[in-house]
Amino acid sequence: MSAEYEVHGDVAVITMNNPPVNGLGYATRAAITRGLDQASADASVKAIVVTGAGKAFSGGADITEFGTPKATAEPNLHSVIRAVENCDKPVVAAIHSVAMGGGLELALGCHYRIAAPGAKIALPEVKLGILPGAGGTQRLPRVLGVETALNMIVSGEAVNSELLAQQPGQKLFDRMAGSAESLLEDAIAFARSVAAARPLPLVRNLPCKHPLGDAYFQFARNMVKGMAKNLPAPAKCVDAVQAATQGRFEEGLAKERELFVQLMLSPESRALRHIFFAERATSKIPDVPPDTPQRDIRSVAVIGAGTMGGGIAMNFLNAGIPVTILEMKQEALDRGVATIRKNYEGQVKKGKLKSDKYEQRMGLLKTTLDYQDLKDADLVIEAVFEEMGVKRQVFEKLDQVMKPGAILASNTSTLDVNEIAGFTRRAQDVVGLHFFSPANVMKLLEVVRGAKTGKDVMATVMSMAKKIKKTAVVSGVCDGFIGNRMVEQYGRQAGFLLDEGATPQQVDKAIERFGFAMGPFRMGDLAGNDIGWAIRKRRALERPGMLYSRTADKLCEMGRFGQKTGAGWYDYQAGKRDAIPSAQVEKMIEDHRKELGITPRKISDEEIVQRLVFALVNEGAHILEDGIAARAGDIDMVYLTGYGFPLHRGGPMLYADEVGLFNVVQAMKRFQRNPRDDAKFWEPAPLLARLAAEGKTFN
Ligand code: T1G
Repeated sequence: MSAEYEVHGDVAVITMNNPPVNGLGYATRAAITRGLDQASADASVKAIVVTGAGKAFSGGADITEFGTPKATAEPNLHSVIRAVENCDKPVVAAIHSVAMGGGLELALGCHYRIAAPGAKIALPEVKLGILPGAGGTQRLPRVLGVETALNMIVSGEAVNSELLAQQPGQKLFDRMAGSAESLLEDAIAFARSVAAARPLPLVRNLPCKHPLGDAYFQFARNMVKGMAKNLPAPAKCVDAVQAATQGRFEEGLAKERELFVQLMLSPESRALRHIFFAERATSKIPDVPPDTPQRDIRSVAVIGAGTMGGGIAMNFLNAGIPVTILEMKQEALDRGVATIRKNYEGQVKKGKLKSDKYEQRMGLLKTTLDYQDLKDADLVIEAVFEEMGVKRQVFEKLDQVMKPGAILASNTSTLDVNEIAGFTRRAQDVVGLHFFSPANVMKLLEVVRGAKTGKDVMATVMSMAKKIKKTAVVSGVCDGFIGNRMVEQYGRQAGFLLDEGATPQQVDKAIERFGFAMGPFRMGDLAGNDIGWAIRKRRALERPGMLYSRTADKLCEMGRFGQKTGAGWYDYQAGKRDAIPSAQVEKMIEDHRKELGITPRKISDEEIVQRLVFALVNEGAHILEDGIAARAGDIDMVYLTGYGFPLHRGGPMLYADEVGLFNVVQAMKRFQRNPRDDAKFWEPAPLLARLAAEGKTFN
């Protein structure tokens, strides 16, 4: 099926119907061309309307077909658009809700376009690391002008239909419908009104020029270069649009095609397409059906008004959900509320938040010193000191006070959620909600599923996470869940590299060239080296004999906690954040090597990157084997949204697939032979070893 054909009097209506967003998959493309043929052959049909069923006109090419023969099987999208242009009867695109990518390109091939207000119009291909590949870079500038079109193509952002319709001289929309409800009727009437109009207007025949010519495109190229460090697509978008102004339409189309194919094959595009699907897959829990009943979250309580508690509260205030924050002392409450206010006022000053919205959000915030005030909240999130004794007190109290059916969540970053659930008589209502600091900014939310956490609780918190615009990833219960368990191995390797001969700045620079915004040592100085120090001390009690470099402990013993103490792995000048290599730290490292009897060796950047990144990969493979994460893409999303893994690499697990698991295992065998490293750790996880041996990938 995937497109219906119906005749309304003398107007044929072709309705694309390929849920969920009318992706232009092979079957849909073929059905559209069949509809056009049918309409052309029917003498009683004077005009044709193309529209989409459900929640979109069309979300574009069917990205699930990418990389399969179906994606280019004839009629491919170019052929469908040519068939529309060559149709001997007027074809009117009736656009509602979403017209994106190939969907908009199809509409641009139509002779006329009518849109409902509020429709999201975009060419978002650049977000997938490609560019519009069915004439969008050639036709959109012809109907909106070069600058508006180029901005839309390079940003990939959606613009509302009525905004574009208001643009002087625009030729994108011939009409605006009264509403989405009246769109089809308006489109049929409009089609009837142009049924006899000849010649049929073609966007490809419109002129396309920029008054400043090449100078404008050079300016655009310079702008884009700064914005897209590691991604080739934006610059090629500029090239494609420039080609639209330089020659015949077909020549520009050929240039677009050439650039599209180049990008389609790029690792960066594979990474971004992987992220597109991985991000959507994280909310799917294999044993929790999508129709699992959810509990209403109409009000939230937060225990603790510190950095985390305040940030967590802001997420819900931003979503219009009332929050009551509880603290033990009034001054802690006052401090917490003052911090929330400061954050909002900062956003208002930057123009990111309207002041009436700020007041509205603060109006949703209540504070209390009395647990009794929390009893009616639907969800309570504990964000107190990371110590099991304190958690016990809080959860025993919550168990007494909270109404039946309330969800009790802990923001713990490593403690055992099952143990916490055991402090209550309602383990089925207990879940971990691990926010990342700053909690009102970081997108990642690790949802830690206890052994007894109810399926309805999981369904509720995953849907709630969407409402507060978080990327929620389900983690099982283990020390460090997904992200912190992996970052510990990353940190261990960073320490070993220092012992063996590298400097903090060499390690940081190498991994920053790989694409991380910050290497491990600059990151430690930013977050505070004492955080890891406390965890290592606790670990030493739980897992004595764990191998790691003592340099990080020695640094803390020197009181060098990082920027907050004016010195860490690097030196800092007062009030500045520039990381200055420290002679004192280098001496500490040299002395440490002498103590260990290590003769420092020259370590290549490649080895640095491989040991840091493959440490993540091996631990990630163990996490998959242990069932802590449901899929490799989930692990990628954790690292991309919570730990600054570079987007253009697609995440540690996808990067390993790109390198080839065979090569990853080969490298690990080399690391196992390094006497200064942890040979046991570099034993490839069984899953990794098996996939590598079978020539398979994680994703
Ligand atoms: N193809 C196939 N499936 C798609 C899809 C697409 N284009 N877009 C979305 N989906 C699926 C998505 O995976 C999810 O599936 C479901 O629809 C709901 O998505 C030649 C080559 C359209 C604004 O980049 O921006 O055209 O998880 O959760 O929030 O130039 O999806 O439910 O199984 O995002 O309402 C260009 C990408 C393609 C648009 C809807 N088009 N999609 O948002 O729902 S390349 C895009 C979106 C192209 C041509 C080139 C959004 C949306 P599931 P959702 P939503």
